[in-house]
Amino acid sequence: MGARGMIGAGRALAVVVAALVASAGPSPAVEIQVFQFRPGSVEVNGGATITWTNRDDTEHTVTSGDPEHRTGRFDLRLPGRGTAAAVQLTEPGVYHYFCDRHPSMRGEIRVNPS
Ligand SMILES: [Cu+2]
Repeated sequence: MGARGMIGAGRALAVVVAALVASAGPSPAVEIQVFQFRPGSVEVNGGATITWTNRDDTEHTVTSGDPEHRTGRFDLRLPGRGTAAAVQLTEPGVYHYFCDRHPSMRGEIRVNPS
């Protein structure tokens, strides 16, 4: 108690970095397999990076919004088996996405306040 003014710059920085890592949480991974996003819904804290990996032999995309209303936030292309791409989301909210080549493929990301 009462030591607020005594913390050195180095220690204060370490505290901030630790807080950022904790708030971002683990990096969730979504697999694209047999024309499905798995899991179809992921929940993360703000600042998390979500990675998609294509396990199919065909090209898929991870495109924000839905086919009738693209939000333009992200549009990842995964041209074939084993390709991966990631996006970092900082603003809380629910982000719907779909595959531009197979519009029945849908997924969502829930970003909680960090
Ligand atoms: Cu697809």
